[in-house]
Amino acid sequence: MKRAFITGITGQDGSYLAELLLGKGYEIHGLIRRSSTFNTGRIDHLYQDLHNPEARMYLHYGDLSVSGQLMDLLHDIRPDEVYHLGAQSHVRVSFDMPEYTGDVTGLGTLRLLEAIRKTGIKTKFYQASSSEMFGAAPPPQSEETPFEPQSPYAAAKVYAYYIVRNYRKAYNIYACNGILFNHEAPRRGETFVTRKITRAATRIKLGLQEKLYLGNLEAKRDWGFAGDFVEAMWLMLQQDEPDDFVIATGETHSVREFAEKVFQKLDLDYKEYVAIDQRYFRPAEVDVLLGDAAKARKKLKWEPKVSFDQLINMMVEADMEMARKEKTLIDAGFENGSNRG
Ligand code: NDP
Ligand code: GDR
Repeated sequence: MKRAFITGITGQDGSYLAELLLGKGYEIHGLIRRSSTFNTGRIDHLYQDLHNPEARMYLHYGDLSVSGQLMDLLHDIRPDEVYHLGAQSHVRVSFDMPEYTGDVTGLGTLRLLEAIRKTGIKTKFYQASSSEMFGAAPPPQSEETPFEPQSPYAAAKVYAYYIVRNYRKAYNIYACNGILFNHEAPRRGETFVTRKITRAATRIKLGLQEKLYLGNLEAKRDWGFAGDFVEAMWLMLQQDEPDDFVIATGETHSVREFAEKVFQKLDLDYKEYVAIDQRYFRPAEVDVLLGDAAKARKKLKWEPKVSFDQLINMMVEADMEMARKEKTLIDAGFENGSNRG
């Protein structure tokens, strides 16, 4: 049985990857942070009591800012594959927390690579690199496009990207960069723009919310479905040689277009509900991302399956169900429909 170690298992991608690997028969070990509130909501459905002989998912406390413990975990688990997805992943927040973002998103990768090097374990390593690294570089962006990062987050990811290449060359570690363009899903964090829009529009439809405040509506992104993108991560670690790959759909759409389509699907006009709040603008913006994933198509035989419209439908349907539940609670007398107090 293959064994995988996943950082960021409680995040959007971690949860889809955990599903994929369990489905392929892996034993998986995830790194989780201690939190005063539950942070395992996205993987609770995968959890099996460890007394059950069938259980194949194990969770370990740790943090990407603490190297000794990462080393102990890798030494004890001895995984065949490491998927490093953990990060302070919010671009806007990285302007508020630049030092923390550099530490966790940048140096976190170094800490794991050092743990692999020092323990001497034979493992394959996946780094969650990002299209944000291209920043201001004109589209379309491919593996050959020079990076022009526009945020502390992107700068940290550029550091991580190069340290992966460095350890691959210097120490002969099987380490890959997946340069993934934006990918979304019903499990996307609620402060990323797509989910913020589908969550708000469905609540507006049911009368639970009046307005949606957004920032730059003209930014364009190459949005795919997270479920398709985690397959590419796995494929990268099944090759004979390690390499770096752009993963993208090859289509770009503006935030405005995304909002327009979501509201349209609910028979609403976004112009009546969307208002602009300067707070959501960034000190420096990435205007257009459009990926060229020709290399992944050819070498990994990877293709995205879910279209832009299907992604919107999937997210709207899931959030409509969530809004309905909220409304049911409110109608039954629970004032705000949640336990947020
Ligand atoms: P999320 O923000 O949903 O998940 C981030 C994960 O990292 C969570 O599990 C979080 O834990 C964990 N984490 C954060 N800080 C630490 C820390 N100090 N120690 C340990 N774990 C930590 O991100 P996504 O799933 O969307 O993305 C996965 C990875 O891919 C990230 O590295 C992201 O930067 C990168 N990426 C994402 C893209 C996208 O479009 N989604 C595109 C390109 C790259 P907790 O749940 O406790 O907060
Ligand atoms: P991004 O995703 O920065 O591309 O990073 P996000 O959804 O946060 O922003 C996309 C674009 O939408 C604009 N925008 C807003 N964004 C947010 N969050 N909230 C708003 O109200 C809003 N209004 C407009 C932004 O300015 C931006 O142009 C994501 C993350 O998952 C990263 O971790 C990952 O590396 C990249 O995608 C690829």
